[in-house]
Amino acid sequence: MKTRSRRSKPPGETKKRSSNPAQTAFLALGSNLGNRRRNLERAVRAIASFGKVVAVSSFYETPPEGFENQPDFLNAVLEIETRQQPRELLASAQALEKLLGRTPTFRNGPREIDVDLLDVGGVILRRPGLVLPHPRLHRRRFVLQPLAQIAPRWRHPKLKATASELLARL
Ligand code: PH2
Ligand code: MG
Ligand code: MG
Repeated sequence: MKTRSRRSKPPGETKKRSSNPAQTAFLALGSNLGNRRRNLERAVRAIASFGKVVAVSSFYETPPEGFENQPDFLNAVLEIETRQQPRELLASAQALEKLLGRTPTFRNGPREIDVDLLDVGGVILRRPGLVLPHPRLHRRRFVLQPLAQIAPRWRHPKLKATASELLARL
């Protein structure tokens, strides 16, 4: 008779632990107030507490887009692996902005730190407060350039184009 595997699960573990599968997510970071480099570095360290950081782009100095009368930004893009679902990830990003001392200004205005979700596992989502992929990422040089640097094979889930292809269209 076949013996039961010694590795059979104890009763509490018969149901798989409720963690979600790990997904690849891309986050955009931006800062144009205070010590910009330090703000980005602190953000990367804080993000490592809720995701495995797979890649960090260079920090790019970029002219402000949208509202132009403000200091230049330092921008970067991160690739992480995380079990957090989009909503959770958004909450983590917002908590992190608060932790790093972001003070409210206005839409497209200056900020100590901005953490935006660009893409979470290729999901297409339209909810109040959360649209994925990020609805403006394909129009932003300050996002596409660092994204193309760290993820040359990534494709926009809706537009099906790579970051370099989208960059060439600007
Ligand atoms: N963020 C904005 C608006 N404009 N411009 C640059 N260069 N970098 C940013 O991160 C940025 C911006 C809104 O989030
Ligand atoms: Mg933003
Ligand atoms: Mg934001």
